[in-house]
Amino acid sequence: MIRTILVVSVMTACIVLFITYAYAAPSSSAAAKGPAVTVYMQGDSMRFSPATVTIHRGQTVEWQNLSSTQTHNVVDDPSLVTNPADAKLPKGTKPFSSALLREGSTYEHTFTVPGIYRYACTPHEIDRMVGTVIVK
Ligand SMILES: [Cu+2]
Repeated sequence: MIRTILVVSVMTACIVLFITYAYAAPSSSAAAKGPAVTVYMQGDSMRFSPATVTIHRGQTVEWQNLSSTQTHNVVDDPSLVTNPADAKLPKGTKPFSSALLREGSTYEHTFTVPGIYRYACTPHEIDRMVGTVIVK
């Protein structure tokens, strides 16, 4: 009798585990909601890499500074750049900008409006540290 209860309990536990796993699997892949792409501020070069990325509407771009000596930022705000052509946004979208990012620091922005976004790193705009996000 006890043996039967034990067997049934173990079987139930296995079924519960299987169902939990089966249902958890799709949600964990849906949880891969992190950035669609990472743009690096490479070493000490004044460049975004890749300089142009293409994503779909609703996706997020992450920027990460890899430089131990240079702080960089991500600015898509015509009022904050020297040359307004370095900060372009589709009509009806709000400007955005990060703080100055130290080594290892990241900044994320989610793009909800399709179009072409041109942004700059303001300390290195003069070095042509500019990038483009194309949102389909
Ligand atoms: Cu920079």
